[in-house]
Amino acid sequence: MGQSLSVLRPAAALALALPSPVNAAQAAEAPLNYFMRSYGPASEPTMYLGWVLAGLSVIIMLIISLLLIVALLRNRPSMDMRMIGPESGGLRWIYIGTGISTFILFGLVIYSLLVLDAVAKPPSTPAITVTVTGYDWWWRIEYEHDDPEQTVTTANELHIPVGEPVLIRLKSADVIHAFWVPTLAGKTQMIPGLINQQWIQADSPGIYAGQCAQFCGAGHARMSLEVVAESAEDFERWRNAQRRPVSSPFRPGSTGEFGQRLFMDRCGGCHAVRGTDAAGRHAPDLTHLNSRRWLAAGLLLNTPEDLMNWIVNAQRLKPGSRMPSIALSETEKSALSTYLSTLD
Ligand code: HEC
Ligand SMILES: [Cu+2]
Repeated sequence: MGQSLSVLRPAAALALALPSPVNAAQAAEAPLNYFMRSYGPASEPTMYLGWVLAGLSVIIMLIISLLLIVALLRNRPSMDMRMIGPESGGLRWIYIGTGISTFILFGLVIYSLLVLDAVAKPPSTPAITVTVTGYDWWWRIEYEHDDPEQTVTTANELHIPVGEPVLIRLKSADVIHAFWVPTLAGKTQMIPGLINQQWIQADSPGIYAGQCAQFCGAGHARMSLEVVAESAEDFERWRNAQRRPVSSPFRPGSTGEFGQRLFMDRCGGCHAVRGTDAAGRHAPDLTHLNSRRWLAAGLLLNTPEDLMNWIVNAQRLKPGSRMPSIALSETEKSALSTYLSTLD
């Protein structure tokens, strides 16, 4: 099916003279530029469909405007209303118009069905399955493995190897969300109690922006994610690093140890850090917090300053968030910072 559709590609590209998908670096700069660019086979057919639909609509609008202008400007004697009818010949044009519209619309239905078919299944069986669960307002990301020790859990940053399809299982922990990484694939809803599926594939390495596409409450606009597509080796390296639990025994009485105790008391009920007693499931897993680029689903860049800013002001920065703002003394802040800086 992908074969027959590729016939349309050069025609559409020529007709609209739009740039061809090339440089992945630009994807990160113009995240929602999905109308112009596609970086994988799951989004390409829909992009061309978008071009054809937009192009046709513009052409039809121009023709109709032109006909309207001609009709308005034509100098004709005022008409006898009784003349309107089959005898005037007007009916013929109505038949022709209806015929043309029906023909175009029917063609578009068939083309849309072909596109649906082309994106329904990946070209080869995905070797990697990732479960993404939507929460108000962040994403849990889990790489399954038969051996639970090998399972990887992270948040808001989805890593995939370049050039191969990845199966995404979509769940929701609360309300309806929608998983959407526009330059890689169309969007799919995440519905409580159901598991939906979709596949994505990135053909060039890069960072691709994603966004929750179903209104899910006050923080909906602040629910982004990033897809990092990298070479198979880099992906394996990343996944192995993520599998590692923390192994940092702190010297008794040290700042780090104080920070760790503080974390277990104040944060560990919601957050998990594998290898410690913190095993909360209702907030992002923080075992490898420092490996992530963003905090709180794309809200702040992950710097030590903004990390503390987030912890103390979560409610001001993302009103209604399921994380409370946490009051900390200066000593507690520095101990907690020391502890968090070891979560790499
Ligand atoms: C009541 C549960 C709860 C408590 C207690 C809590 N958090 Fe959170 N935390 C959350 C939730 C939920 C999020 C996700 C918020 C969002 O992005 O909308 C979050 C997000 C974060 C993030 C961003 C993680 C990421 O990858 O984006 C950090 C860092 C964090 N919390 C640190 C802490 C620290 C440190 C403490 C203790 C001082 C703490 N949290 C206490 C629930 C909690
Ligand atoms: Cu949403």
